[in-house]
Amino acid sequence: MYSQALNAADERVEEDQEFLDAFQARIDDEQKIEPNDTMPSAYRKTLIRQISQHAHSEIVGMLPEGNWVTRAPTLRRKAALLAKIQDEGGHGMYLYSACETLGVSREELIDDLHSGKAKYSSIFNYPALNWADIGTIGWLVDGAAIMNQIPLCRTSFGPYSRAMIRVCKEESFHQRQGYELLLTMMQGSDEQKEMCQDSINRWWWPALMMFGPSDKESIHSSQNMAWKIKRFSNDELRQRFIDATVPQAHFLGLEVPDPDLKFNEETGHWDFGDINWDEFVNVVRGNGICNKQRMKDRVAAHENGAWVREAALAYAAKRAAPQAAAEAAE
Ligand code: FAQ
Repeated sequence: MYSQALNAADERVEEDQEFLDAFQARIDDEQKIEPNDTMPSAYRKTLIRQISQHAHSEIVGMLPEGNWVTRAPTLRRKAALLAKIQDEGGHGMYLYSACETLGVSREELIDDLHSGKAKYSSIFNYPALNWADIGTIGWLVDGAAIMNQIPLCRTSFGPYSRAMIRVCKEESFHQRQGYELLLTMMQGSDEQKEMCQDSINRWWWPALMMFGPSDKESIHSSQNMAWKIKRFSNDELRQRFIDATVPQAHFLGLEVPDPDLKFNEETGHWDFGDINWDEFVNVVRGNGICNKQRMKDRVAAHENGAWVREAALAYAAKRAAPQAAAEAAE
């Protein structure tokens, strides 16, 4: 996979200890690594992996919410939802662009998503079943995404860190609109309140899984933290998310579906119950509730959008032609 990008890097330098130490010294000195810099091929490879998975998550993440655009209860809610979905598409574009600077083509990345070779976040394989889910996705899913992504604004690869700054600003709006939606529903009828509780019951545990496997099981964490791609471990971020989110649930008047959840006076953190890692593995392997539907919809969207890409390329070529002729004449 991505053989061209990796070989190009390999050919440029001999990755001896001196080279690796000099690279690590740059990282330790908090210097950003830019696309034309030499870098270990493993650094390039793990970045392509993480950034592309992140980009795929953004665009697959448009699908569960997309199902609700035509059923939004008011014009205001519909406009907010449309804007949010459009933002997620934009995030995918920044991230694919950041990934392309590492020498891999967008077509390769998209092909790997569609063929099932590349992963995307487990969370988007769960269905959005009621209108409260639109609030919960904003509050919990964007909330978890923000907790994970704020540190990525300081990630060591320049294009990724710069993309994340804008992404995080937009995600904060998403989180707030979700919370405000739930706050409104929780002031409504008993049926609306039940819908909200049903929604948190279904999304709470999958949201905790977004942070990835436990630190003991995480394959990439230690090297990626040494390279300052990740700044905090999966478990650290998960705990921060729980600590920030439980009081928000209580303020809404919702019960967190975890009988073992208890504030620990000694540590100052919320202790929580066991995560069902079998479910996580099952979803990541493609056997979640919506995996097949998501890929079917994504591939169809790509195929149906082919004419738009062709038209945009033809337009760009037409505009570029007189400019190129003028430059040649100079
Ligand atoms: N789902 O060794 P680690 C969003 C995989 S964006 C599926 O711990 P790492 C916006 C992992 O890839 C949400 N797979 O890996 C939005 C690896 O497999 P590999 C996405 C997962 O990279 C909101 C293996 O397990 N955010 O929500 C998951 O050090 C609302 C071992 O894991 C990002 O992508 C998972 N949850 O840590 C959109 C953030 N977790 O590649 C619409 C950037 C782990 O060896 C609506 N990514 N795996 O085959 C990261 O921070 C990291 O990549 C982690 C995983 C933390 C996700």
